Amino acid sequence: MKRTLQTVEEELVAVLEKNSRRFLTTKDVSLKLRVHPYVVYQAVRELRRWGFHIQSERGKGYRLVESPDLILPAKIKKNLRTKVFGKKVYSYRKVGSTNLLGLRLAETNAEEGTLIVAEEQTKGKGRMGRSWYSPPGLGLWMSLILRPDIPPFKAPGLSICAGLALAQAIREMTGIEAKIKWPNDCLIDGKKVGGILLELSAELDRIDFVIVGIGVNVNHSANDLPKHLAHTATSIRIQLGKPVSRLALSNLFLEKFEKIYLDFKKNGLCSQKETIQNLSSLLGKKVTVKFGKERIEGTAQEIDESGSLLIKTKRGQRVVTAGEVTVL
Ligand code: BT5
Repeated sequence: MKRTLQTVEEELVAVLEKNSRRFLTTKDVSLKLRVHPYVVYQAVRELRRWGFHIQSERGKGYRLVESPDLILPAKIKKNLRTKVFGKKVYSYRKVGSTNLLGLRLAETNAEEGTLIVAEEQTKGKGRMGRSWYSPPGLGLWMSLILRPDIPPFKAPGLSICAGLALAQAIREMTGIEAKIKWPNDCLIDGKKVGGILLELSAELDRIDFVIVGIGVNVNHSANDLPKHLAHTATSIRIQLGKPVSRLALSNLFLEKFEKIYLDFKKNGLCSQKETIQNLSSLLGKKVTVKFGKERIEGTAQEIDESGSLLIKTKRGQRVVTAGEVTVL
């Protein structure tokens, strides 16, 4: 892989972390990293900008005192217990959209499980042209490349799989009763804490790849949310009253998502029936679903094995594959 200032920074962090009890001179570091001393200086300056506390003393060099909670590939891989997800990680400080990068990588044959993460998105995408607010350092903004051997009509189930994994990871880490809202939301206390965006490249009967984009508001304080989201969105920190490690959450999520995904490829959502029943915020409720130009009113009964929502209406059961749901 091409070496950029960012990859040098990551190598520098690793070297400083390994030697955190002592100072390393610029010369030591430049020899270890095989870069010019000026590049070391640039990398230190940039890392400080990102919140690394690097002590420097004349004649002694640099020592790492404290690292911020950045989602760096080496840190993800260090504790990640997965078989497929996150074996290859691309991490960025600032991107337009991790899903867009995922699409480009998938088109050039990136392998299944490739993960793209960013500290900040400037053009984060929601569904149907909507935007996703993704400020620096506060959330998880990431995309996974998947290549499931399933028919395209079953793909919406992947959104449920990711939603379940996210709700479970939040519950396990914080004790907060996160829920899923069909088709792609994760809620706490009725407010949106996370959203899933699926983008698909497929032929009629087979999927080439799916990009699963996951956005989670993790460490936002109330005043980090823009006004237009203040009443509908929340973050884990707002709900818990203290910040949590984005890295730990992302690893837990990836482990849970992989497990559900591998089972989903064989059995659809059958094995998740009970979990869906327990974690869904809609089942049993009276709802309206906006589905294209149609409006369907009835009781949300079930999420079937491919991820469709079954609604009991006055004129019988309807199967809805996508849409916007409002609880009546
Ligand atoms: C979603 O769309 O919920 C899918 C969000 C997926 C975001 C991830 S981040 C990583 C990856 N890369 C991307 O570019 N996207 C994915 P939808 O159901 O259409 O919801 C969008 C709506 O949610 C917006 O119109 C806002 O009303 C609201 N919203 C925007 N940003 C939000 C946020 N940070 N938290 C809660 N609600 C938000």
